[in-house]
Amino acid sequence: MSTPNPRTPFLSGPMLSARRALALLAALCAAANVHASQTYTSEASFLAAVPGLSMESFEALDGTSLGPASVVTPLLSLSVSMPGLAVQTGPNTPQSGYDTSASDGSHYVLVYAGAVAPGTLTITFAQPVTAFGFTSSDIGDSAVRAGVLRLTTNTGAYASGVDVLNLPDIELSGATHFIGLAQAQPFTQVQLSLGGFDEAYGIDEIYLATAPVPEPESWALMAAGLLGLAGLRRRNTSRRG
Ligand SMILES: [Ca+2]
Ligand SMILES: [Ca+2]
Repeated sequence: MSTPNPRTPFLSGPMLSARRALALLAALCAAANVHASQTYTSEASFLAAVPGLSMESFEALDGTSLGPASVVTPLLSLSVSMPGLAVQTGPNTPQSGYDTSASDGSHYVLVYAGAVAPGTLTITFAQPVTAFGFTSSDIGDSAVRAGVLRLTTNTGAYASGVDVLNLPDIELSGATHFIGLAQAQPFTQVQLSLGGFDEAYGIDEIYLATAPVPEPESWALMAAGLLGLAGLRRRNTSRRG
């Protein structure tokens, strides 16, 4: 005579257990993705929605003259495809006449294009991030319309680019804008490009949210879930065989 099946209700059917394991994995993935993919043009909304932000304000860097060299800080580096970058330490040092400005402190990055379209600004992060934002100054004030400002991440929802700012008219000189995005999938690089012309603009107050690393307990839970699924499948296979 066979003994009654000692399995608990938790293990009473393969579909139920598989569902529980999948629900556990989904919960862990949701915990890792604290915010969905979204763009922002309001700094207050971005700050309210995105936890764990760090900010780069370039205050620790000396001023540099315009050139092709990257601007490098512990959190990130900036490089441009066109003529120049500079760390500007005030309205006239080392460049003048663009009405660019710092939105935090006195130092910011000047992106200079001269008499051509400004090309692409590439920002590379020291660690994977899930959110990015900055304040621009004097973007879109040139005699030719700047058009659309586009951000592109190197992975995830915005890997094909997203239009974050549409400038239908020529902007007032010195105007500032906040632009940000958050993305469920971590990324290590973002590129900024303009649909039209601007001889120079400023970048300051770059925010980033470092991608969360799952806690050791989360990894253990996830491994236990996967092992449970594998064991269930083996048992069902041997019972059928
Ligand atoms: Ca600054
Ligand atoms: Ca400008």
